[in-house]
Amino acid sequence: MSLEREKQLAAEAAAQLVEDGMTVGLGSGSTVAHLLPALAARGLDLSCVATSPATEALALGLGMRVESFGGVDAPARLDIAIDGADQVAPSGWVVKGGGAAHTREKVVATAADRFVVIVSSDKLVERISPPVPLELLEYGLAATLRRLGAAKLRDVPRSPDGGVIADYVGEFDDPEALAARLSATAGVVEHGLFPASLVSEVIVGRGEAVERLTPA
Ligand code: A5P
Repeated sequence: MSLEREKQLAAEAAAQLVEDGMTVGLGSGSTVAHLLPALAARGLDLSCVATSPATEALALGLGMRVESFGGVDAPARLDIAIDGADQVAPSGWVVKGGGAAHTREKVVATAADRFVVIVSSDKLVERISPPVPLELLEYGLAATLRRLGAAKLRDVPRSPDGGVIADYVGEFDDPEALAARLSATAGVVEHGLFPASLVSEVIVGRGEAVERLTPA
């Protein structure tokens, strides 16, 4: 069974969690590309925010209402956010940012009452491993890279917020310890490690079935 089909099944199951009148955070990536038509097809009255220009364009093209999430007049909380992931560990820790959208994705996930991760079965891993996506400030970039040590710039455009995209490629055992170190490093705007405590539910497409995992 193809991974695209697994992504589609996970996305369609997540679309069923959304209710009329909700504020919805829309993630980014190929799995979310399956979520958007499934959500649009439900014909609900939703107010959405998008984590990337690509998602915003897709959602608008499907006739969805997408609001700005910038500034003090934007929604201060969301009912639900739904997004893909690059790695999901048994502990519930998640790595995101393969598409370089992890900063906005984390802002949206933390603003939501419920954060639902949708993945194909290949994203389930025994343990989180490098690379861990980073967004870095241009200012002091060389010094930030030196302090990070094992970090490499990624040859992709900057984030919509002007950040430089890189990856932490060093080996690590404890995602929580690495997340704390990255968060404490000046010049790191955000990293792609999402704690299990942020994740309400993981919906996994496996073959023609859907599995639901609830991080402890
Ligand atoms: C975007 O930066 C990412 O966090 C994506 O959500 C993640 O890479 C999963 O993408 P796919 O759904 O394309 O696998």
